[in-house]
Amino acid sequence: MKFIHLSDLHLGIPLNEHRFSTKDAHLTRRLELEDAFFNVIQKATDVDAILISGDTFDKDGIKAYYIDRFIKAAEKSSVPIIMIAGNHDDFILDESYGERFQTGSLTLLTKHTPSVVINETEIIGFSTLDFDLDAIKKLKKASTAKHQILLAHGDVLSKKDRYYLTDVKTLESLGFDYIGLGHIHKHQFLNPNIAYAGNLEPFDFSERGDKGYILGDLEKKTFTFKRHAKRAYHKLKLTVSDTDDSNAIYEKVNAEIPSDADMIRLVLKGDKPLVGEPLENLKTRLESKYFAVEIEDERKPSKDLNTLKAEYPESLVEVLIDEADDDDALALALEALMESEGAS
Ligand SMILES: [Mn+2]
Repeated sequence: MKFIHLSDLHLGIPLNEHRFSTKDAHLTRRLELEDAFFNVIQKATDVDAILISGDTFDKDGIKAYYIDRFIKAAEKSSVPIIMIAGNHDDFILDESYGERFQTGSLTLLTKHTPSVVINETEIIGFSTLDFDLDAIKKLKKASTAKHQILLAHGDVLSKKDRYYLTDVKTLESLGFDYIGLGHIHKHQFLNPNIAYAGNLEPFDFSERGDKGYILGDLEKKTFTFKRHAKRAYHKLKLTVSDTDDSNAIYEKVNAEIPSDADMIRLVLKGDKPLVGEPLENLKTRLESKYFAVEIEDERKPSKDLNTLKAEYPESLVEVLIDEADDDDALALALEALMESEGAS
């Protein structure tokens, strides 16, 4: 039995338009998030099942189109698709959806039908809402299939999360061949056969690192993360000197992040030139290469104030330096002064 475990598609999730430099880029990214799942099922010819551990939809009230597209693709999939509901999409358990998620190749596991057998493997799944350790233990014990898999959605690492389910030790003690978790978007193995798949594509700068799904093989007992994401978010802290112009900084960023498909948040540290190039120059240079760019300028004025005072005795510069008590305000004032009328 081979399977793909994926999670947290959050179809219909809003995407901050202002983070992209053009409308086209924003739309492109929206479609990429939307298409990620459909690309997986098209390529998944070599597995016996696709398992989705919750939060397929972002929230109740998303456009019906997202739900329709998902069901249409899933029911016609050449590979069975088994899903549970998470904390974001428990609305799909509502009676008003009837049998819409039980059609063709698609099965939604619910408390009424919490398990299905595929290729000698019993897949047991509980939504966040209906998670029930005793019921899981009973089903596991009663299972006569060769292998058992559990799907669950919630936190198993932090008790502070209101969607906390249980701890990893308890999950281990259940004796499943594999436990596929959803909720935490950073993919991670909690032990060799218990894993959060994470999401297929990152949603924002808080979701850095690789994104994809887990490929499992129950016979070989191998469970491996596979990268799927088209793009990644990076946060880059760069220390620059006051002689680095926008081109020099651009080259430094280039050396660190080679992929132009990616999104970067650049945090500038170090010395800020008093009379500098507008930051827009750097932003434009970076945007000509990367898909999305944010710059946080945390540089501090570099010039020694006493030296500066000595260079401009009995001038406005001297007055400003003597009277300022806030470094950033002083830097701004000096910059404005030097640009507008020179120093004296
Ligand atoms: Mn969740």
